[in-house]
Amino acid sequence: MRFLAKAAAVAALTLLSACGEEKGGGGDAKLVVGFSQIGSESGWRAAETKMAQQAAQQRGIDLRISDAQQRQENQIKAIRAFIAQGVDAVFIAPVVATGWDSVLREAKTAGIPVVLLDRTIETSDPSLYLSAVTSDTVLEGRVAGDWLVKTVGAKDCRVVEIQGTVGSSPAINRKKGFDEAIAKASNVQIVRTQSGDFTRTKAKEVMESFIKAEGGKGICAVYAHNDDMMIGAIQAMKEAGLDPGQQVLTVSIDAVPDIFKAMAEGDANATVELTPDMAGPAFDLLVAYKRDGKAPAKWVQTPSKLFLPDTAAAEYERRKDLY
Ligand code: GZL
Repeated sequence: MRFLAKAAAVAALTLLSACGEEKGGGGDAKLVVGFSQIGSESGWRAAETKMAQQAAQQRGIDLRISDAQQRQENQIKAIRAFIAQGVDAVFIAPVVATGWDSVLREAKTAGIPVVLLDRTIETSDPSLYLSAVTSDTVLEGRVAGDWLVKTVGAKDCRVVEIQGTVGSSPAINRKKGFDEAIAKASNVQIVRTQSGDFTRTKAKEVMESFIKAEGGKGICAVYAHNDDMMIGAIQAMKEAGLDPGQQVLTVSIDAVPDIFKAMAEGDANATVELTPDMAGPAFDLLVAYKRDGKAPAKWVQTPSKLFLPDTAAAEYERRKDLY
């Protein structure tokens, strides 16, 4: 009986790999995945890359990562190279939301499934990608805004906002969610907003210009679309003699170790978690798809939890070696 069951299983696998339009179906050949990564603009991004490599190793997957230095043209070149290599799948963390249809169509024609990691794209044809593993970036902005509104109460609060990369889905959506949240409180207003490109260096310069324009007393809170930019803003505030975390409230997103360190030192107030383990769930849905041929959910949503100073020391200890 066992022999018959085994024969049936082998036949099914052979059928899948034979009729599966896409590469790498079944068999014990190592899965080869090409990952077009944005770059290493933030501590979070570096952790995402590190965790992707660990997840691939744990699963015996051959992961090839290209670093685009935050340039879309480099990502498109890398994706074309992966297609030419005949990889089994392509992962993309899209630096911006538009301009992907053409290269994704080339991948589809080559029978190579694409999974989006941590950012989404605007496309007229969702069949161009198999699935997206991301947080709800609108929700992240809303959680940040709701915390600020609750924290200031009826007090007037002039907010400065440091946005992420222009045209990226997290920058667009984190602004959208935050704006929705503070719209409920007329006493909370964004008075200055500018992109810090998700980097500490650029955000420090932006914050210096905000302080120059608003003066120290004019700023009640800083909202940064990621923690790395908040760290840059905190440095700028300290150099200007301001007291971040006390006189100026801070709220940002990612939950990287350094923001917990700043919280524990009284320099920051709130962060919204974003897991850097986006590749793990992507590998798992890909392997299942290659095995069963069944299309996975179009969106695998990761959680967006608020963290405050009361757990900062413990969270720092828990995360410091993971990033
Ligand atoms: C969001 C992700 C963002 C992080 C930043 O999903 O794309 O990009 O919040 C990173 O730290 O630069």
